[in-house]
Amino acid sequence: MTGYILDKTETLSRGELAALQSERLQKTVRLVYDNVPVYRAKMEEKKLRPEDIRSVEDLHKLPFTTKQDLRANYPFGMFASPKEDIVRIHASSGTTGKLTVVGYTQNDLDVWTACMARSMAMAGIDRSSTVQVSYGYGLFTGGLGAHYGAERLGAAVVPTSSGNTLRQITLMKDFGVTHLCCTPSYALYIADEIRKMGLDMAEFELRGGLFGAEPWSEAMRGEIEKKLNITALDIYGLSEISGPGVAMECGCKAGSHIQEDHFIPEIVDPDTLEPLPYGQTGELVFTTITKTGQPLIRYRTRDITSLNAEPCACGRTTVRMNKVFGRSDDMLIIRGVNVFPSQIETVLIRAGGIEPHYQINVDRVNNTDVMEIEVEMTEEIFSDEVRNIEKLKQKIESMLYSMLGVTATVRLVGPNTIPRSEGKAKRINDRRTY
Ligand code: DLL
Repeated sequence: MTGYILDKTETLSRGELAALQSERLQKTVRLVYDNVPVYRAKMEEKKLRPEDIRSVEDLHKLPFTTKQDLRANYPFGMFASPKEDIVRIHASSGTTGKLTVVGYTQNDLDVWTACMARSMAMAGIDRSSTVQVSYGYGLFTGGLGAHYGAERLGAAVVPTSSGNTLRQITLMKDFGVTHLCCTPSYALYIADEIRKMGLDMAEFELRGGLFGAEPWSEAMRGEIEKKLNITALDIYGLSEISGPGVAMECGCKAGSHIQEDHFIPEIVDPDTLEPLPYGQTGELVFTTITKTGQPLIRYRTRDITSLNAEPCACGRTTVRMNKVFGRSDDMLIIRGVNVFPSQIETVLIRAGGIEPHYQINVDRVNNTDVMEIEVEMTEEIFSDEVRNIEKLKQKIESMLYSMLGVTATVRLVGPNTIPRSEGKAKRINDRRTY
């Protein structure tokens, strides 16, 4: 198995960890109560004082924070430290409304870098590695997050950012890049371009990849690993909590270890907001316990997943989150049935004969929801007889029906017709008007 444990904090006993979390939680609650008016107001509304929070057991008493709170206090209203102590500002754009701003103190950048360094150690990155960072550099946290983490481990960083795929590939080969960091959809795009250039993976030194920033299925992992001949690991994070590296998969590929000494995870029922036990699926919520710039209490991520507290074969004791199934706001409701894009992706890849480039189009025709999946055929199928193409279309439609419980039509399109993304893929085209 690749990878190593960088920091012994990752292997604390559950009791030691709870003690550390409790101490840090108390400090954080005091910090936000004293410095962030929104938090003071939210706590007063619940008749809570900072001294009422004595341990992690009291976490559920605290109020939630949402993206709406960040937007309502745009740009700096959620900062818990004076502006002079803020040394970096990132922002993420949602589909609607204002940017979500995140301010970091030097302490916060150190926490983030430490989390990224641990994550990269899980993928086996060390001083001998060469890491190509093809996440975008800028307000998006992917590029700079990966950059600082790799440098902390003493690896050689190639900061290509995203885009200019042919140059990415040339550098990857010529510089002997061992690890690639980008979105899983971009990794597939790069793999396809390598094939088109007539290159063989044996000419590369690539061994591993840290892919994240968007949901991806096990089936997609299989495709990436096969095409690039590497070990592909999942990295999770969100700007509001710090950036990439909030959780990372170890070589066991059995869920991503959450950096629990910095971020306390919970799963709640997205409707009732009641905490759910380990193993149950719901919305992931985080409380930061070491950040000072913009600490967040019970932040609702909207990501749907479950937590697993079983000991991991790698030796780490931290709780693992399963692959993100989708976002509560990405979930499509088609004729009353909940549909996640990840379910569609799983079917498409399992069916074979297609490339994992697809788009989901949803319309409302005569007051009925209609879903169409546009997906690219492989070159072989594309040049096959019409009869076989029709057979494949029917096969995928019937597999989709069994998986989703609603009908979807499939439109098989030629190779390279669906627009590629160098960052997060945009797969849903919901044209319904309500
Ligand atoms: O996407 C940070 C990041 C960069 C993570 C690079 C991993 C790698 P945001 O732009 O704020 O931050 O988007 C955060 O992206 O709430 C999830 O919905 C989604 N997401 C991130 N990582 C994963 C993943 C970065 N591994 C939002 N699997 C999150 C599924 C992911 N979804």
